[in-house]
Amino acid sequence: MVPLMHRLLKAIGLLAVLLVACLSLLTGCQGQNQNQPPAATVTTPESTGQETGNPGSEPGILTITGNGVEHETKFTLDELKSMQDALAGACYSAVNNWPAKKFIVGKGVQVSHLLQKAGIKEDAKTIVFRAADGYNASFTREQLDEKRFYFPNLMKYSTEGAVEVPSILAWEYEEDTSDLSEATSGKLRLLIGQITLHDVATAAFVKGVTTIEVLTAPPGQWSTVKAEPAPGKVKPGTEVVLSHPQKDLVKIYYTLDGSAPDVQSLLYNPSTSYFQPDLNKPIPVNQPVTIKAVAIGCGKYNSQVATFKYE
Ligand SMILES: Nc1nc2c(c(=O)[nH]1)N[C@H]1C(S)=C(S)[C@@H](COP(=O)(O)O)O[C@H]1N2
Ligand SMILES: [Mo]
Repeated sequence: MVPLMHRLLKAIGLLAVLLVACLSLLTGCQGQNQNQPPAATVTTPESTGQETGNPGSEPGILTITGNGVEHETKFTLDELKSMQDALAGACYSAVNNWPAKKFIVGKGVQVSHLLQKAGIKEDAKTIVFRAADGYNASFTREQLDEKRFYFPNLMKYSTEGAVEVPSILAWEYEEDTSDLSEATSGKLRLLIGQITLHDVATAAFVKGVTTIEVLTAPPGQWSTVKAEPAPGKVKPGTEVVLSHPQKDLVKIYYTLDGSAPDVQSLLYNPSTSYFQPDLNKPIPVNQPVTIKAVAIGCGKYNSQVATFKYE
């Protein structure tokens, strides 16, 4: 009886988490179809007299700007914290370029809500998160809208127990833990979930975000993957090396069965050229094979699929 109760409670908990995730998704999507004028500031009863006692006089810590929003909008930290419906706390799993795996917890406001507040336009296509040190992370709109997850079993490279998580600007966070109560205050940091287990999300965890730039300019497309030696007749045991002009900014995914490669396909370069290039193994060809490869990375559209046929 007791284990049954336990399971039941667990199931209810899971349902609640899913419900919250679905609700946040819904509110995230609404914004794109609304033609409401953007609200420059938020003045809810909760936000008045909070913490500093005079939030209105604080300088804005976040600016949303660019031709992809109706108006440039500035927010104070208190304004961000008062966005009750859009606050979120979650755990994020991530892989870096080593590729070491880690967890980070954070509490903040959903990016989709902020973009909605600034009046993101229908034709906005590129979103850039800029920090004071000049560092930035760029996304296509689709990449930012994509479903992203926390993988609690990342260490085992298992998707078991995956939870959809929102992209947030966090003012409280802590690395190397999955316990939200350990989060401590810091400068605004972008936290996003992983699309797949191999997704290098850490590079997008911009520290000290000051500006979100929203542009109608198309983000461009990654160039096509190259293969060496050239396709055609090769000796059995030949090793095919895949390469890309921006190989450290993209992940190369490939298939050997003729199907179209995507983020779920085989990963060619788990590490960068400057960390553990030995992990980026060439593909041995022992029988006729068709390699199809695509370059996928933050800030640009996926490359065209390249097809390399070896006999
Ligand atoms: N402002 C700023 N944010 C940044 C970076 C940076 O150089 N400047 N580096 C990024 C990269 S490449 C990584 S891997 C992580 C490193 O985060 P950590 O130092 O907390 O591990 O921060 C990301 N955010
Ligand atoms: Mo990094």
